[in-house]
Amino acid sequence: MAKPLNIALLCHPSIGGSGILATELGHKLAEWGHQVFVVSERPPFRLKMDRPGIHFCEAAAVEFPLFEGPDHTLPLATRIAEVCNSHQIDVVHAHYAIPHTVAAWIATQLIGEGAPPIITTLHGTDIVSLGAMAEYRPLLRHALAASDLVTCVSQNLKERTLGLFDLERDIAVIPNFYEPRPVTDTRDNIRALLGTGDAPLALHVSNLRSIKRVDLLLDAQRQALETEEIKLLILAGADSTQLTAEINSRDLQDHVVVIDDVSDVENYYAAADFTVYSSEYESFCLGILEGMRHGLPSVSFDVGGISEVVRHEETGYLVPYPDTSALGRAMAHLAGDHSLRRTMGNAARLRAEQSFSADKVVTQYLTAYCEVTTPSP
Ligand code: GMT
Repeated sequence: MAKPLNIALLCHPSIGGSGILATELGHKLAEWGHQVFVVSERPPFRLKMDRPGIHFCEAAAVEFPLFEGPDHTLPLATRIAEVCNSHQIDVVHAHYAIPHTVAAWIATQLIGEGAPPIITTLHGTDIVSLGAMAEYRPLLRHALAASDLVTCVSQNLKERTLGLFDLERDIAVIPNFYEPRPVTDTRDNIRALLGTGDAPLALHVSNLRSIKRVDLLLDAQRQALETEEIKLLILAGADSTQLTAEINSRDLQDHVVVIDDVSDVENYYAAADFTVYSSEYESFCLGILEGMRHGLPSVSFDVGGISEVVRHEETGYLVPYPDTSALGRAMAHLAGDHSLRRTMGNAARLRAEQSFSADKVVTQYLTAYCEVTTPSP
C-alpha cells in the first residue's frame, strides 16, 4: 500500500451527487488505511462517522447582525487551516470549486509556507451554472489556476470547463464510481409497501433542482402511459410540495409515487425495473450509475456526460433533449419488454462493475494525491 496519507475532504453535506461521491471516496480511502478529515457544515448525509479513519470536522456558518445571510465560506477557510495545522494534512481535496477550493486557497494563505497542495474535483453545476455568472467567473478561474491538480467527472465537463476558462493547465478526467450497499428487504415487500402492484417501476432519484426538469419527466410519464401501465417512483432529496402540484395538474396521482428524504436508496433500486432522467444537463449522472450497478437499464436525454456512462441501446436509451415524446416512448418500450430489460440490465451491471468500480476509480484519486504530494525531482 502507498504511504498512509492525511486527507482533508471538502464537500457539501446536502443530498446530491458530489456529496455522495466525496463521502464514498472518504469511506474507501479510510478502508485502505488513510486518515480522512471531512470538513463540512454538518455531517454529509451518507457519512459513516463511526468508521475507523473517518473524522468529521464541523465548519459552522456564522450569523452576524451586519451580514444579511449566514457566512459559510470564511469560517470554512479558517477551519480548513486549523484542520491542516492540527492534523498534518498531506492534501486537501475540494469537491466543487465554489466555495470549497476558494476556501481551501484562503486557508493556504493563512497557513503560509508548508501549506498542503489542493486538488479540485469539478462536478458540474459549479462550472455550468456558477462558472457562467459574472459574480464568480474570475474567482473560479483563480481557484482552478491555484489548484495543484484539477479533475472533472467526465470528458464533457472537462471540455465545458476548458471552453469557459482560458486555462494554461490540463484537467484530468476521473469518472464517478459506485459500490452498492446490501439490500435489506425483498423486492416484493418493497413493492407492496409502495403499492405499485405488478406494473413495471421506473425510478428517478434527484434533488428536484430546476436543471433536473422534472416537468419534462412528468410529461414523458404521461406519454408512456398511452401505451404501457408504468409506475414512476421519485425519491426526492428536497421539498416536494411543488412537485405534488405538478403531478396533480397532469392527473398523474395514481401513476407517480413520491418519497422524500431517502438516504438508503438500495432497497428502491432492488424494487425498480429501470431508471429515468430528464435533466437538461448532467456532467455524469450518478443516479444512472447507481441503477446500472443494481442491474437496471436507463432512459434519459442525451445531454452532458451521460453518453460516457450509458451505451445507447446496450445499457439504456438516450433520446434528444427535450423530446418528451421520445423519452416516454423509450420508457414504454422498456416497460413492455421484460426480457429486453433483463438483457440491458445485465449489460449495465457489467459496465458499471468494469468501468466504474470503487477500486479502479479510488486508485486514480490516490495516484493524483501521490502526484501532488511527491516533490518533483
Ligand atoms: O445535480 C445534482 O444532482 C447535484 C450535483 C452535485 O454536485 O451534487 O450533481 C453533480 O455531480 C454529480 C457527481 O459528480 C454528477 O453525477 C451530476 O451529473 C452533477 N450534476 C450536474 O451536472 C447537473
